[in-house]
Amino acid sequence: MQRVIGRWLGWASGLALAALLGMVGPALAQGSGASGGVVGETHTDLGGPVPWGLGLQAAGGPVKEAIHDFNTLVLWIIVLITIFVMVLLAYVMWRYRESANPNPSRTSHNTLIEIAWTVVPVLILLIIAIPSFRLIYYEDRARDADLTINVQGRQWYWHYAYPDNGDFAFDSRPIPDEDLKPDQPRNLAVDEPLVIPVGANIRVLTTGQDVIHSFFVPSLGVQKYTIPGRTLETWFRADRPGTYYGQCNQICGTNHWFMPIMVRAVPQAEFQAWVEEAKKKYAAEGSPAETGTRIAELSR
Ligand SMILES: [Cu+2]
Repeated sequence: MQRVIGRWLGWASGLALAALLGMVGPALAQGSGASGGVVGETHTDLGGPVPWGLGLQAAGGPVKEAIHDFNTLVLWIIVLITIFVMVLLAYVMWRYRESANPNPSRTSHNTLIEIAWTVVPVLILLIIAIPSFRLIYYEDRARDADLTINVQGRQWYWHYAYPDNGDFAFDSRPIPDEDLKPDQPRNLAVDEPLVIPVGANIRVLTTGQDVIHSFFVPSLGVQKYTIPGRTLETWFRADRPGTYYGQCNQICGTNHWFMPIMVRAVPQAEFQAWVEEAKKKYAAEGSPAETGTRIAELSR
């Protein structure tokens, strides 16, 4: 019996070691620039859902890649545990069936095995916790942001402002079904997308104007609540040009569906040209910062 437990412990610690090696692999650095050419094995420019898609959306940048890595680690731990439990169950059913084991053991306690099945899960949880916290801190904020964008959730549209680029701001709303062009996905395409330069670390500051919304673009690995009276920070980077889709994923009222997110990642020169255009086009609209000040003044 002791020998069997010893073997189990050896096996479990082997598994723990393998997982540890897997998790120290990728370094979570925020250095600017493309991190590996075409991201994702699907060779698609689309950062969004696809028909019959399985698993996570292809990564458009480093935050999503880090999420993929963590997801893979946890998935393998789950697979190994499931196989281990299934094999154990099958063995017990076969070895201790009535015909093979007519006089069952009356053992009710075994100190060593009870310690083992407490300590091993704790070790597994630690193995998950360490990279999990690393990922949370990695997603938390841009250490060296190239650009700040203010995102404000409103009932029911998005309001984006570019404080570093002339402080212009604009609203973003979905395109009605009847006006959709063939390449525009329904309930995801918008009239005025968020435009960002490729390869730039984008600091995102979120606020809510009325209720809690959530800024969520899965392929860029970004999700942050927009909460009235608070400013939250996160960051993302797109390492290849393309269009990335998301949605408000906090139920925020009747027209919750009216808050799709469309991010267009373009080369730096194209971004600068867009900024110049946008400054003129959106000159009339107020920025979230101004709106926030006005609300503060009103409430005084
Ligand atoms: Cu919302």
